[in-house]
Amino acid sequence: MRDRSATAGTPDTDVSRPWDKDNQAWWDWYVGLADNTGEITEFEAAAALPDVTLPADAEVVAELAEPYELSAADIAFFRTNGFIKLKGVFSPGAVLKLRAELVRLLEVEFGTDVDTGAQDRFLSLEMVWPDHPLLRAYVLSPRVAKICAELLGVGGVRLYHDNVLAKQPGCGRTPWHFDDHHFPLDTHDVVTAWAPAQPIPLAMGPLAFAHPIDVWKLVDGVDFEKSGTNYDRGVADTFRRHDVAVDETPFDIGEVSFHHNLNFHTAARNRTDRSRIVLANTYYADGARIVDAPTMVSGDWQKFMPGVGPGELAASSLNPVCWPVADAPDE
Ligand SMILES: O=C(O)CCC(=O)C(=O)O
Repeated sequence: MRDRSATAGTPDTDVSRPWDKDNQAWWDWYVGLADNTGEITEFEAAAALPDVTLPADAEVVAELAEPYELSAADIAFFRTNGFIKLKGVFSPGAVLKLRAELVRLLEVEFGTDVDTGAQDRFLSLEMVWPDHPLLRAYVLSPRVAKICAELLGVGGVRLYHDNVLAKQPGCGRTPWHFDDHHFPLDTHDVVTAWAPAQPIPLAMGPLAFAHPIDVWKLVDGVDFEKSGTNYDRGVADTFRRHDVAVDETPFDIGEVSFHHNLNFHTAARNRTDRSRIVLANTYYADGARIVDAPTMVSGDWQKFMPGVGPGELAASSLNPVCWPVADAPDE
């Protein structure tokens, strides 16, 4: 997306004003920019969730602190392509425990039919971790944060935010985008761990990644429009013209993807009868600052960094260093 913030463009392309609504309103706006053709007339029945015993909270905390061994090839793949999908980051029990908790929270916020209801919406909740000790284990997980630091090749990472995302049955595509303009950070050392809370078959709309990482340069000249689907279509057409490779594959239970903020990604509609629920947590290199002029594409970012202004160090109390783990204080 071309940065239009410096020039006052037409009303349709000028994103320089800050977002003045909440983040759910942001998502409602954002998924409305996706090009969706045709109607879904038949929903595919999602396979039954695996029948596993849910672990105790303490077992989840221990599991999410265990290191995950990345190979040199994994790191090289991420740096070339701007994403990687890793199997077995979470155990099936940890995934289903996460799902149960996220469904509960979503239903408190949005009503009783979040999981299978046909509201066709993309629902979101952020900043759930400060008030939920169990979710804190998933969001501040040393296992996940260490993967992020190693993929980026930085000494330490802070949490930008957590993001519970529920793409309900019938909800449309996620438009093509990269996250560079979503996070008002002055660094490219930013990665999102996108952790599904159930397996994701193709019909449910897995996150799909264009690669290699620098294909963003092909679409840098496509104007972002604040309404309509021209941007999404412009990116898709450009990628098609250049034969850009797209990884659109199912997610096994426990598989987590990691994408860099320069990676272009999208997700198809959810054509199943179950919500596609995901916990997407974003981490960035410790030491980064807020850019001088955040735009409306960053949504209500101050919710994630209270008290931090443009140009300042991005290090509020809600942005803890998740890796390396601080030494326990002496008794
Ligand atoms: O879940 C989705 O469909 C989109 C998520 C996304 O774009 C992200 O986490 O960066």
